[in-house]
Amino acid sequence: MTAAVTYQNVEYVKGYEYFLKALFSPLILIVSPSENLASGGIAVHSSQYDSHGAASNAIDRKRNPLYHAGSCSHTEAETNPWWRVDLLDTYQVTFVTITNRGDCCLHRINGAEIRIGNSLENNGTTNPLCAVISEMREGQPMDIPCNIVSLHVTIVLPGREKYLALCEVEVYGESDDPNQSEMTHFTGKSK
Ligand SMILES: [Ca+2]
Repeated sequence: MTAAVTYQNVEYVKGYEYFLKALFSPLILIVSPSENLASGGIAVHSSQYDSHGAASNAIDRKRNPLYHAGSCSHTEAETNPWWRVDLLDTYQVTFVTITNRGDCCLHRINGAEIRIGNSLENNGTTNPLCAVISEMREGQPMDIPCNIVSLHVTIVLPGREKYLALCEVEVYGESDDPNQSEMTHFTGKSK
């Protein structure tokens, strides 16, 4: 008898949990911050300026815009420098947030192209064009909307003797797999 009562209580508690989940799940989806897909990826770039400028610094979840804090990527001066993050799966990318360097060199990023797609041809620099950065504020994150299915996000700076520095690159979107849509249905973004 005692066991039966306990069982019933457990069922009651489970039923109550399901009721609460059903009641609040839509609210949870609305207020949950989205997942930054870039932070789980692998970053590479065409060259590295010095020990502070690793490619992975642009996906370390820190928007610190001061280069010597060690949270920005930085290439050497070269022709068409590029930086890329491999997302390790395909996603319907909806927007990219880029944080520019804030301690100097504000205009160096002008003209950078955001290329998004599944190809690694020319290091991803020939993938579909999402946007061209005309200008950015020092150290300020900028949201750039895209709507492209993608495995790779590449930022390339066309021209000669160009430095490409990125203090943070965040990628937001949802799974390209309809079976995963409930897990990765993003309704907002983290800041
Ligand atoms: Ca960073």
